[in-house]
Amino acid sequence: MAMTGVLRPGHAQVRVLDLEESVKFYRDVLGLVETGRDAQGRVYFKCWDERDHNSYIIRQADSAGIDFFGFRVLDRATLDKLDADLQAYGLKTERIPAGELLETGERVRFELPSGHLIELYAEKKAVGNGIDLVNPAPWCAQREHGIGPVRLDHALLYGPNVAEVQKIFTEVLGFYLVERVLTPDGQGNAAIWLSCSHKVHDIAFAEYPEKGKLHHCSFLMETWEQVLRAGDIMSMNKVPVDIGPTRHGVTRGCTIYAWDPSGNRFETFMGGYQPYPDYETLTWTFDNFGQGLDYPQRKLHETFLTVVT
Ligand code: M3P
Ligand code: FE
Repeated sequence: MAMTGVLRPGHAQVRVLDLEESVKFYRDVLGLVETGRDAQGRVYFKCWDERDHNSYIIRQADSAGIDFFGFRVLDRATLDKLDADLQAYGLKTERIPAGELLETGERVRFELPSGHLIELYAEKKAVGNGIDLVNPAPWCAQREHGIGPVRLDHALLYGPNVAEVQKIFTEVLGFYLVERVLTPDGQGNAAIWLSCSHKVHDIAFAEYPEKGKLHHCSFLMETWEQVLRAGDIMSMNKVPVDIGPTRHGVTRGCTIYAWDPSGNRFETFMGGYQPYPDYETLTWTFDNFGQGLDYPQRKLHETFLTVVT
């Protein structure tokens, strides 16, 4: 098997201000599938084409933002090895028992120098996507509900010490640097896009003075037309849109950024190219950050730099 180690983004747990209002939003406007609720009051969702029990979990709190972002790894041996590698690198790790998150195996959690909690896990119950494994249909009725993204694709996180975060992902977790935006003096990276796969990014970080901030969780759409349809549904439901529909220069992804009812930004996204680990990193100079963000308008939208939860 060619893909080993860290396989893919597996879950994000996000804080919301009003749980039931948020459930309506994520279920009926974004069109996620509700898969469970737990004793802590958390609500679990998956995208229609995801096969594991959950990928997006919300809990009610006094402030919006992200609690943690998790990656699925190949198997238990990989989990144990990555745990040991993280400790050998000098990071403290914590084991969270199986079942603490519904239908999810034991998780290894650690804190990045950016203040974000990252988790690795090897097991999550396969509930399927509602489509038969033999002679499967290309889609099912759940895809037609709300915006209907196919999967949780990536997150962009804001915090300090991006250079150290980059080292952990590339030297310990097996990610590679796909693209970066340089700082104004050209000496460091203001933002980095990292992949553990053939995707243009599985996680991204931008330098920011405050720790542990969420810029956005991104949901994959199948086509550009589906991104435009997402924009229609946002407007029909008076969802505040931040940027787009447009195309990022960075990653070439076609996008809309918008806000959930608590002010957490999310993205509906498609496209980009397909990098391999041997590809040379693409670099954007700071004066071209505007094109990187919004290629047609060449505009470094103020909200991109300043509005996070
Ligand atoms: C993305 C994304 C820049 C933003 C790029 C964003 C360069 O690629 O997926 O959100 O500002
Ligand atoms: Fe994104």
